[in-house]
Amino acid sequence: MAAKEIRISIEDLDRDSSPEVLFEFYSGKELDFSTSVSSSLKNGRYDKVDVKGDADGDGDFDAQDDELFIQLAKAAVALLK
Ligand SMILES: [Ca+2]
Ligand SMILES: [Ca+2]
Repeated sequence: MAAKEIRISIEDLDRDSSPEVLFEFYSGKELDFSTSVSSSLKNGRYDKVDVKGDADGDGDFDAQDDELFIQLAKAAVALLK
Protein backbone atom coordinates (compact mmCIF):
# COMPACT_ATOMS: atom_id res chain seq x y z
CA MET A 1 0.00 0.00 0.00
CA ALA A 2 1.28 3.45 -0.91
CA ALA A 3 2.14 5.72 1.96
CA LYS A 4 -0.52 8.29 2.73
CA GLU A 5 0.75 11.78 3.16
CA ILE A 6 -0.77 15.17 3.87
CA ARG A 7 1.18 18.20 2.70
CA ILE A 8 0.23 21.31 4.58
CA SER A 9 1.14 24.80 3.49
CA ILE A 10 0.00 28.31 4.22
CA GLU A 11 -0.51 30.48 1.18
CA ASP A 12 -2.79 33.31 0.21
CA LEU A 13 -4.38 31.37 -2.64
CA ASP A 14 -6.94 34.01 -3.64
CA ARG A 15 -4.69 37.01 -2.87
CA ASP A 16 -7.09 38.72 -0.51
CA SER A 17 -4.39 39.32 2.13
CA SER A 18 -5.79 36.56 4.33
CA PRO A 19 -3.79 33.33 4.07
CA GLU A 20 -5.40 29.95 3.45
CA VAL A 21 -4.19 26.67 4.90
CA LEU A 22 -3.77 24.29 1.96
CA PHE A 23 -3.96 20.53 2.41
CA GLU A 24 -2.87 18.11 -0.29
CA PHE A 25 -3.57 14.43 0.31
CA TYR A 26 -1.28 12.01 -1.46
CA SER A 27 -1.20 8.25 -1.87
CA GLY A 28 2.40 7.65 -2.80
CA LYS A 29 3.18 10.27 -5.46
CA GLU A 30 -0.42 10.70 -6.54
CA LEU A 31 -2.48 13.66 -5.41
CA ASP A 32 -5.85 12.26 -4.25
CA PHE A 33 -7.52 15.37 -2.98
CA SER A 34 -6.78 18.92 -2.02
CA THR A 35 -8.69 21.52 -0.11
CA SER A 36 -8.02 24.67 1.82
CA VAL A 37 -9.37 26.27 4.93
CA SER A 38 -9.79 30.02 5.11
CA SER A 39 -10.79 32.63 7.61
CA SER A 40 -14.18 33.96 6.49
CA LEU A 41 -13.73 37.18 8.46
CA LYS A 42 -10.01 37.42 7.52
CA ASN A 43 -9.14 37.65 11.19
CA GLY A 44 -7.02 34.53 11.55
CA ARG A 45 -9.92 32.41 12.83
CA TYR A 46 -10.07 29.49 10.44
CA ASP A 47 -13.69 28.48 9.92
CA LYS A 48 -14.39 27.86 6.23
CA VAL A 49 -13.55 24.68 4.30
CA ASP A 50 -13.24 25.65 0.65
CA VAL A 51 -13.63 22.22 -0.96
CA LYS A 52 -15.75 19.68 0.90
CA GLY A 53 -14.11 16.34 1.45
CA ASP A 54 -14.72 13.13 3.34
CA ALA A 55 -12.01 13.71 5.94
CA ASP A 56 -13.06 10.87 8.25
CA GLY A 57 -13.75 8.38 5.45
CA ASP A 58 -17.30 7.49 6.51
CA GLY A 59 -18.72 8.11 3.04
CA ASP A 60 -20.40 11.48 3.58
CA PHE A 61 -19.44 15.16 3.52
CA ASP A 62 -20.72 16.73 6.67
CA ALA A 63 -19.91 19.06 9.56
CA GLN A 64 -17.65 16.46 11.18
CA ASP A 65 -15.43 16.45 8.09
CA ASP A 66 -15.28 20.24 8.10
CA GLU A 67 -14.38 20.14 11.78
CA LEU A 68 -11.40 17.84 11.15
CA PHE A 69 -10.04 20.12 8.43
CA ILE A 70 -10.61 23.18 10.60
CA GLN A 71 -8.86 21.62 13.60
CA LEU A 72 -5.90 20.66 11.45
CA ALA A 73 -5.79 24.17 9.96
CA LYS A 74 -5.70 25.72 13.42
CA ALA A 75 -2.87 23.44 14.48
CA ALA A 76 -0.96 24.15 11.24
CA VAL A 77 -1.27 27.90 11.68
CA ALA A 78 0.09 27.63 15.21
CA LEU A 79 2.99 25.48 14.04
CA LEU A 80 3.94 27.25 10.82
CA LYS A 81 3.69 30.91 11.67
CA1 LIG B 1 -6.83 34.34 0.96
CA1 LIG C 1 -17.30 12.08 6.35
